[in-house]
Amino acid sequence: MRHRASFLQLALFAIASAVILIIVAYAIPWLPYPASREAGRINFVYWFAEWISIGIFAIVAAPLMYSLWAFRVKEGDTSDGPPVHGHTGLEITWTAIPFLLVTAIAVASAIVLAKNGDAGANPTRITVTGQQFAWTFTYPNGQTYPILRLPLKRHVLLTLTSKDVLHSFWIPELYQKQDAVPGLPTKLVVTPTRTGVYPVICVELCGLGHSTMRSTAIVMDDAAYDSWYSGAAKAAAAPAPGGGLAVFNANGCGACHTLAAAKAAGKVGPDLDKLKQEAATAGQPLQAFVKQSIVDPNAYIAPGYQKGVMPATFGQTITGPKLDQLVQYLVSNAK
Ligand code: HEC
Ligand SMILES: [Cu+2]
Repeated sequence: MRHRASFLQLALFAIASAVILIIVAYAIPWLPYPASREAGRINFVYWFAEWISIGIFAIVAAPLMYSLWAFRVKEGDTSDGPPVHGHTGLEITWTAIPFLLVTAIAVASAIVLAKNGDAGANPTRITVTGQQFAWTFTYPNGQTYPILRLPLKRHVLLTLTSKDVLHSFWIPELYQKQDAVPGLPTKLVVTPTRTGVYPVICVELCGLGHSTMRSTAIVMDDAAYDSWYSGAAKAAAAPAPGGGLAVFNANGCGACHTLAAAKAAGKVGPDLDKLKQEAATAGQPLQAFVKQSIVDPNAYIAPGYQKGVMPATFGQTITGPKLDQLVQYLVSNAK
């Protein structure tokens, strides 16, 4: 052998590889900061496996980089390398160590999985319903909302269902994902640890409007949550202070529809400035047509548009006086 790797040289290569990997791992924010106890545990398993990977990578990369440098073939040298025989001691070592490490990762993951599935004795129960293309959240008092509100530091047991196709529920800051399957309720436990506003995303391609299937989760501290929860039933039954325009804006109608009075220029659905003409095409009285189009959009599909694009959940989330305000608002602006 022409060279003999000194332990110092190998160690330098190993440290260099580890430093590069540590920079890549830490300098780039690969994952959002965990906002729940469950996310914190998943984060622990992630970094546990990450540190093991960094160590193994350094140990494997060091002799590789060293060999590239020290044993590079000389120009014109076409002879074979020396024959190398097995080394029983090495083989036992590089089988036993990975076995122990992989077992350690499996044990840590199993413990985290079991803890993350435990909702405790008395969780807050919320039903999450997926439907092309919106999420709705039903609370124990029977109220349904398009936004998920969660109490800080309390166990929440989400039960997920779907009305049509497969959807998948994901709040990036909570790390966990769970499928919403028609006819098969699935469960997810969350225990939020940071107040804030987080996106709710559908992560299962579920149709034409999949990318619009987003909602918002608000984590509130105990007092704010309790006062919202006790006042929510009353607020749901009260008219919106801003009138029909406020209901229109609060429900994101303008993202898909054009309506001059609301300064909305959406192009996904029909132009709502032309509702009179459209009611006539549908052969229905204007007011009844508008109401039906909101609460049951698939009952009649405007020519040239597709079924299932307008969320079919407004019938549950816009009710009582708010629905009347919205219908009146659209009728009074119809030309
Ligand atoms: C994701 C896009 C989307 C959103 C959000 C949306 N709509 Fe629609 N809307 C459509 C599409 C597409 C149609 C046409 C297909 C149909 O008739 O269902 C439609 C149809 C309608 C119609 C019937 C118009 C016609 O010419 O037939 C009305 C009225 C209407 N929407 C009102 C609303 C209101 C009010 C909101 C907010 C509460 C809203 N839409 C939110 C996409 C959307
Ligand atoms: Cu979906």
